[in-house]
Order: sequence, then C-alpha cells, then structure tokens
Amino acid sequence: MNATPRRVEHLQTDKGSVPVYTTAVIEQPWASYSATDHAVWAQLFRRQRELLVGRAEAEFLRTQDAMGMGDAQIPKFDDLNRMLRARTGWEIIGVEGLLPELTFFEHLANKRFPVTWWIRSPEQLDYLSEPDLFHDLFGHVPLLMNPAFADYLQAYGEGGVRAHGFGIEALAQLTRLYWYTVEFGLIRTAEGLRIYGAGILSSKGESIHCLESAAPNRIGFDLERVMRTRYRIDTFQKTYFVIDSYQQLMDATRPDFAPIYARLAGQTTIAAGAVLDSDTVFTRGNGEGWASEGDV
Ligand code: HBI
Ligand code: FE
Repeated sequence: MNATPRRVEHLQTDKGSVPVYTTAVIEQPWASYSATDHAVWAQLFRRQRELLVGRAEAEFLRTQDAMGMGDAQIPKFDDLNRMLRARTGWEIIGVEGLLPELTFFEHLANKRFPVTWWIRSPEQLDYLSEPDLFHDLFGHVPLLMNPAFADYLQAYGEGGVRAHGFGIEALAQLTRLYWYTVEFGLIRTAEGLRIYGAGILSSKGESIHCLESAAPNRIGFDLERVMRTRYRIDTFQKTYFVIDSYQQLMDATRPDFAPIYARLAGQTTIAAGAVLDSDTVFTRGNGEGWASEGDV
C-alpha cells in the first residue's frame, strides 16, 4: 500500500500568498478519499450541473454524462482513462498541485493532462487560488474527448516547450492564450454564446457573470490580440474571447509562432478591459464593478 500523496497548496507568508510547485506524478489514492471529500464533489457537481444547462456548450454536458461523471462519488482516473485513450489518445495523470511551466507543457505535448488528486475543503466551495480535483476533472477533462480541442491542447504544449527558448515575454503571451481559451473561453453556437473554459465551468459566480452580466466585454477571438491581453486572477474577467469552433483554435495554433513572437515584441500589452477599434465586439462591457488596478 502506497502512502497517500502530498497535498501541495500555496503558502501564506508575510508577503502574501506564494505558489508552491511540485513535479511528482502519482496514482490517484482513491481509497483515501473521505466521506467529506465525496460530499464536496457531490455538492459542487450538482450545483454546477444545474447552473450549466443552457450555459455550457452542449457537448461538454453530454460528454460528462458519457464519461460516467456523476454526483455519486469522485470519479476514478482509471475509468476515465479507458475512454480517453480510446477516443483521443489522451490520458490524465495524478499530480499533487501546481507544476512548473515547462513540466506542464511537456505533459500536454505528450497528451497527458495533469489532474490534482485532492479536492477542496467544504470551507473553500466557492473559491480557492489553485487548481483542485473538482476544477481539473469537472472543468477540463470532458473536452479532452473532443478531437479538435485535444489537438489544440497538444499543439499548445508543444508550443510551450519551444517557447522556453524565446524568453519570458513569449511565455507570458502563451499563458494569456491558455487563460483566455482553455480557462475562460466562450464559444458561439446556434443557440447563443456558451461556456467552454474550465475556469468558468468550475465556478458558480463566473458561470453566470460571463454570460449574463453587463460588465464584461465579449470579443471575437484573435490570436495576437489575445496574446497581448493582460488578465485578472483574483476577480471575474473583464473580457471574454469568443471562438466559433474548436477547429478555429487548432488552426490558429498551427503556424510557427516564432514570427508572431518577433512581431509582438515591438508592441505594448493591452489592458484586461480595453476594447480596440479592430475588435469584433459582441458585447461592449459597461465596466461596472471593475477594479482599476490588478491586471497581471
Ligand atoms: N500546473 N497542475 C497544474 N495545472 C495547471 O493548470 C498549470 C500548472 N502549471 C503551470 C500552468 N498551469 C500555467 O503556466 C499555464 O498557464 C500554462
Ligand atoms: Fe485549469
């Protein structure tokens, strides 16, 4: 019997919250989940599923069902992996917390999606500052069954590994791309705008805010525009970028990024809430409640 893996979380110091990184790949210690862990999963699962009907992209919800995710218990990675391997060749691997960027990119490039093994406590139902099992499994894993999205994520990982040779500005640009697509992306469907970003899908407040609030901008996806746009980590996003299809993401990521990094090197970044003349604007936000500082 293996020891239970560590639960690696940020450190609270006199300088504020400091992220802690880990590289271990571990077996999901499924037998060690407590009744409280399963109850937290069940509560979050039911709450989000109720909210997401008519808000999440329909395929996301269908895929969750098809994968057997439900409120009865925390899913087993092995069960999900059988379906993922058969469908797109991806697998999920258990991790203890945040990975260093390059390690994270290498896993994606090899079609391995890191999933945090531990779940938040009942006191953290609405917010925590790092990924946990609910965010990773509920939010990210269903889309790994979609071939176009899965290819995009792999290409993204390969791009990330290469970007390490281009310096920190290129890495910042790639992080913005991940943030505004994989984490906070919206998609245009025949029924209207829908959510596909995992950071929204796993958040009660943002699931409603991103579609219904008058505050944020909703702007058509444009690769270089997104790579220049700063973002929020501690409040709802000021801007959401809207794709037409997962294929659009894959097509945008196919070209060599080296000329893009070179072109962007001469340009300023864009504030999280800015709207440009060149944008395709679906909604111009009224900015209500926006903090004036704090874009990263
Ligand atoms: N590690 N476990 C984990 N999960 C993430 O989403 C993650 C990470 N390390 C780095 C990282 N994300 C970011 O750098 C992405 O923005 C690329
Ligand atoms: Fe995430």
